Amino acid sequence: MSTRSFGARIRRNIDPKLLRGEGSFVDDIPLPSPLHAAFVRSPFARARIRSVDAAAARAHPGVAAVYTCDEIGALDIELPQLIPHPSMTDPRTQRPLARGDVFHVGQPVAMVVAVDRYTAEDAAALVDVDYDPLPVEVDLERAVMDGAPLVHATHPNNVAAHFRQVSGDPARAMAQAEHVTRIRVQVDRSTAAPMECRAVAAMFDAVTGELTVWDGTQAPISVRGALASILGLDEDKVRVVAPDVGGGFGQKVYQFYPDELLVPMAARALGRPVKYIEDRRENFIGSSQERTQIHEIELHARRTGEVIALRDLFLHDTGAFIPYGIAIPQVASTSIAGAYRIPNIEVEFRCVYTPTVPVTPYRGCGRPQATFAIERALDQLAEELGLDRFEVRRRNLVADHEFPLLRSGLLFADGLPVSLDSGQYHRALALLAERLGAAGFAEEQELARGQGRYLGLGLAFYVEGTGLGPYEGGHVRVHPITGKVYVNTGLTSQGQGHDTVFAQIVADQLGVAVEDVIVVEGDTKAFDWGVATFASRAAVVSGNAIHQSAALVRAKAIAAAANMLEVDAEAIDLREGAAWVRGTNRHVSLAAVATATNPLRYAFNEAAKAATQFAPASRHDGPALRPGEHPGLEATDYYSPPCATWAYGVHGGLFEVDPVTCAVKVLRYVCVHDCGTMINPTIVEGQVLGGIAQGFGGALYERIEFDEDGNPINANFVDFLIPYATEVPPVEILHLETPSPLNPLGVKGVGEAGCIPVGAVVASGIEDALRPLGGAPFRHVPITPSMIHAAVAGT
Ligand code: MCN
Repeated sequence: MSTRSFGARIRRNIDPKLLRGEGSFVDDIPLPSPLHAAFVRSPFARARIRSVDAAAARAHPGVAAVYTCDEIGALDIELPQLIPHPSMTDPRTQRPLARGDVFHVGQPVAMVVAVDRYTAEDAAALVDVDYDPLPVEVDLERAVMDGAPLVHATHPNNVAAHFRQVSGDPARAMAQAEHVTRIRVQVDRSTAAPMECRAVAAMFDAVTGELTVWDGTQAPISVRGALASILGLDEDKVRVVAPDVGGGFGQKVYQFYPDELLVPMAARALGRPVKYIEDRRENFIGSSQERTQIHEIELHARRTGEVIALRDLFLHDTGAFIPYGIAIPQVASTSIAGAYRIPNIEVEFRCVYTPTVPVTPYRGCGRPQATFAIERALDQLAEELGLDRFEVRRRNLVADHEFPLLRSGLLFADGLPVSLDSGQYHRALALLAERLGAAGFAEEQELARGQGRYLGLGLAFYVEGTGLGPYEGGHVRVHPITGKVYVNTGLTSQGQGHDTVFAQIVADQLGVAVEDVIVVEGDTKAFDWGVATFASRAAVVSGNAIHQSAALVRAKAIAAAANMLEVDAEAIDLREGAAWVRGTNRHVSLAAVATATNPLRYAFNEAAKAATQFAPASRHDGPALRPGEHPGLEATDYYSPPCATWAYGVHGGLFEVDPVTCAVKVLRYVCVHDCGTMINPTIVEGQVLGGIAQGFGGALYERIEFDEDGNPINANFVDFLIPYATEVPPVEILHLETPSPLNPLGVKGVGEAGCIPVGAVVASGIEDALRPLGGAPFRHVPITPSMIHAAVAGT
């Protein structure tokens, strides 16, 4: 009997290789005599460039080339704006190398290519750039005020986009409200901080005209397309490979970093391989970041706590450029009503240019901010109405029978109205309350307070639209000699374990062992069509595409085996790597079936002939093929989701806060989540846990700090604090599995889920712990010890 792989707890098959240090990252790719690139970056947040003198750098021994905007010819363009939206006026994107002006500290001004990195860095220091610094404003709220210095002269008040969405009739509902809660919340800027910084290497073959690029990217196919079009090459002459990638978290999704364009350009021009490995400081000042938003949210409610309308006005910091358009604030604005019924919603935001590193999606993409706003507001509503925090949620959560819940008027990032498709929100909340011991907590808290200990309970619900289109594809092929199954897809993994889960999907369809399914991703030569890994979409979009391809192969294998064994297709069962006639011992291996669908191979495969009950019509026929059928046991199919499918969950924690040292201890942390049908619960748990670790970073530690001149002042791991294993508490994870009605596998995404509610949970818990001491509520993350001190001191 073969066991079902789908849903099984199978360890990621890449782990042993990575743990033994045998991974192959961009820097590990052996290249013949490579040159190395280093960048000259702006030391000013905003300045006019009076002149660039690269003569000394060019004369430096070992330097192959120095490029400024004057030496890159047709590449001296504003890079394409990736996600257009009518709410933006004249969106600004960056040039590969600055021309005329610089807009943030770290913006590339010149690239030096030399025999080694040391030489390249030394020569970069010799490039003499004469800057005329300009005034700046990095504070988000002050940046939109009249008279604030402008990042781009074209954009008054630094407003890059302004957008308003309405669902229902908020004005009418607000007039009927019996209670209004208004709060202001703020989330500060953070960064993905992947373990491996970004990296790109390129090699050009002048004989074949082929350019090969190794890029630590989440989007090799998109990079390939853009590279070919900007460099003026045929797409089939450009191969982009994403080898092992040490984390991406959105930072490495396609947005065309200057190095991704300039390194291949230099490799072609210089006729030698060129590579660029970003260092950690460059990752802080040159690779995109996210999170800063300030929300003014209002809940208009009945006295019973039922929210009848929500209004949210917020500012979103987009940094110096806006390559991703309004994607992040749009996701925030469509997630703002969370898991709650709230029938009337008005949400309006402004995207604001600041002279800082550009902002693009980082794991969670606007949802941590939206969740922080709605959940903090609900806690406040509960307090004002004298309700329990669980109860106020119970009164507003969407009930099972209300799905799908449409929020017409709120358009999600896929351009379609938000529609929460399925879930068991009440059950999730009940599970959390039970596991956390919420009913008895007040007593425990009281007892602890008597002993001078301050305990608090925090909770937060979240929803997450996952699995965005447009499409992904998969090619599934059974090898005719070995019977091993090869799966090619256009996505790439940065630690999500796709090769394991995709193998699980295929193994069940074809009745083979998971170990016999080999998944190839991250190479444009292996699969040509697709988009990228982002938006927690691999399970939904690629998973279903591969499932469909495997189903086609299954049907073909069954038909061929039935032909070979001279029985009806209904009598065939695929298991243990073979096709069996049900209820008998008669079988033929999948390899033999593959061979029999493969005309030339069959002629040389005695095993397949022996297994076949009849002679082929001619030496070159695949005997199992029906007339007109394509040879080979393989198929390609694509899947395009009809719209996002909404995962959700609720987290809760018990915290102890020391009002003297201001230390926060996490006593327990419980997560109830639902990502539809789970393909691999072990991988799902790893994803949730990793997300929660990043969530704790955003809740208590991580903030990119700028001084008033726009200089990043903590661009290193000494001053920018990421949580270590010692700071991430053990997490109790409870699963619910409500299949998505929107796709054949019933799956929803999970890759970002963990990080979304943590800030809200931690703030809720700290506030609860310190309530007897009075002081300000916690509406700003990360919560630092000095914020706790200020709250306790009442300052
Ligand atoms: N999965 C599953 N069952 C489900 C849903 C998912 O078994 N019902 C599995 C998937 O098959 C996949 C993993 O869980 O192996 C995550 O799936 P999914 O939610 O589809 O997310 P993606 O694979 O599309 O990954 C993207 C997502 C995002 S957007 C960010 S950001 C992120 C994340 O994944 N970056 C990561 N997780 C990360 N994990 C690591 N280690 N490194 C990153 O950079």
